[in-house]
Amino acid sequence: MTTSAPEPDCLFCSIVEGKIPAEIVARSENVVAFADINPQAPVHVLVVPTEHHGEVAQLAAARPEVLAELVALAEQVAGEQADGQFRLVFNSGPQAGQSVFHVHGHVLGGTSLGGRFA
Ligand code: DGP
Repeated sequence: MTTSAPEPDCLFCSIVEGKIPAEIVARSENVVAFADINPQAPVHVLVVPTEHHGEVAQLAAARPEVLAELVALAEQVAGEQADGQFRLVFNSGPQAGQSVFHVHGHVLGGTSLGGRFA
């Protein structure tokens, strides 16, 4: 789903609004970066648009400039925490492993991640 209004039952809308605590590590005008609660790498930060959009392709269609801003904030976080080197992963759909349906990029780094994806 794509809307600029917060979704009442959306976990990441609640984090963006400050209703649920998270370790915020960076912000830009339309994007918030916070530490993943279940890190899979020494650096594992989620970058999310402040607006509610369900999946990355929906964000790309509706607000391409915000997707570009999200990538820029991912690079900023990686520059601060992972020598500027990072993997940026978007899970899109349950079969791909998406469990929170508010677009989020996983910024992974801080170690050698190798060349495999699964
Ligand atoms: P995905 O499976 O791609 O939808 O990733 C969802 C991520 O969200 C997963 O890595 C764990 C993280 N996560 C779930 N609940 C919370 C939470 O309450 N706080 C934080 N910081 N991260 C969460």
